[in-house]
Amino acid sequence: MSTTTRTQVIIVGGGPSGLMLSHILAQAGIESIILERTSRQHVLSRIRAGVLEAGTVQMLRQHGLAQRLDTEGSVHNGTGIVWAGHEQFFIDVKKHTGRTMMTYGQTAITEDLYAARDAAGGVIIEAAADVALHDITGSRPWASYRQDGVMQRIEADFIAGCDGFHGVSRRSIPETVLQTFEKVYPFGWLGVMSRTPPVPEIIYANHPDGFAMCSQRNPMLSRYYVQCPLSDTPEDWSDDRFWNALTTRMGPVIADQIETGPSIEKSIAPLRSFVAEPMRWGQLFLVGDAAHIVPPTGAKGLNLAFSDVFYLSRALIDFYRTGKGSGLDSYSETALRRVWSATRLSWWLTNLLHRFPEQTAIDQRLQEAELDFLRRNEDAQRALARPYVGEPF
Ligand code: FAS
Ligand code: PHB
Repeated sequence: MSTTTRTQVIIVGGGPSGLMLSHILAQAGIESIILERTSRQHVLSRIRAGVLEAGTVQMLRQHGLAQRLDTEGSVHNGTGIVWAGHEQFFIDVKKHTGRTMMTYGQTAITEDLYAARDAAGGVIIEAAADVALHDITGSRPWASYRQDGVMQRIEADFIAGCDGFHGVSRRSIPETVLQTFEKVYPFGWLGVMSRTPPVPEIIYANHPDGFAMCSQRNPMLSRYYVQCPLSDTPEDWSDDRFWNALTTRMGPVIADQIETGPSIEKSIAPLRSFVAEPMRWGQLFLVGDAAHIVPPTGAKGLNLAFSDVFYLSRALIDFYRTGKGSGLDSYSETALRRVWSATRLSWWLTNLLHRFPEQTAIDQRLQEAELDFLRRNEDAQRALARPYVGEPF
């Protein structure tokens, strides 16, 4: 070990949850060091989330991160649903909850967060290889990592595992302590980005050929998805094949609004529901995708990461200001209550809107009957609107 560094909070992972946690702690005068396995260029190259819950928007504004959001993002009062050639109906979250969502890409949020950490002199160690966590249940946990072939050591009071589904943090909790829950869906989402004006609304479609949806990043950047077999690769989908599938599944009224163009990004994401409990072990706290994965159907993944950050940052600030550990002790229970609520919504919407391989004609009709019930029933729409826009923290 060549050098030992000391800080208050080690943050493993330089994605949105790690960066946001580091930013909020720094604003409260709490030191942290981020260990990121790859580079910020690699982190920023990943195209992911796009819809922000009201609470996420409020957090970004509260912590001085909303300048670009408020100029490039779009406010949405709800989301549309189309199915089997029926007219689109609108889940009016603003009417039902008084709250709204915004579309603004995760990539842009991560750019804003890196800029904010750089401006504040934040310590982000990139290309931190072979991160390992030690003495997690002791009072002096520490992390080791290798950089330029030299092993380094960082000591801290706490460790935040913000290193995503494939990270080291969750795997550092003994199997005798950790309980995991997983459901893997038998299909994926093919996502396309195009420099074209988007359809005005966020719209989900149920179609016998499969799920599709329209979203956006800014007035000249559209984001679209179609359900595809897990065995497919992006190379199996020419732009023409993609646009034909999307316009067929969205139906003629929405299809007329879709401006096609060359794809500038095309990727396939698998869908799973995954939750790990507890989200704390000793001085290690799991945050974001390190603890949970939801199918993107409910637009919850990034928003759940930020709600974890909301709870953990306030617990850590309370500890350092008052010495009280009650927020830290209740973090896992508090975060998991919201995680399971979002996991339920994402599972319910995924089952409602996708075509499953073993599905029969009656299954399709039952989905359409459920959609028709939702279309005709204000109380059912309100029950969807509240978790979709995000329950208050
Ligand atoms: P992340 O995975 O974003 O970041 C973890 C970071 O930790 C990465 O930078 C990684 O390099 C680093 N890391 C991993 N192992 C490490 C180690 N051992 N040491 C150090 N660093 C390590 N959510 C939505 O709401 N809507 C969507 O449409 C959507 N689409 C998605 C598509 C894909 C393909 C994926 C994978 C996810 C998608 N998500 C979506 C969810 C996504 O947005 C996540 O919820 C979000 O990235 C969570 O952020 P983090 O918890 O920071 O994890
Ligand atoms: C996106 O804009 O990428 C997006 C929007 C809503 C979803 C999933 C993804 O449910």
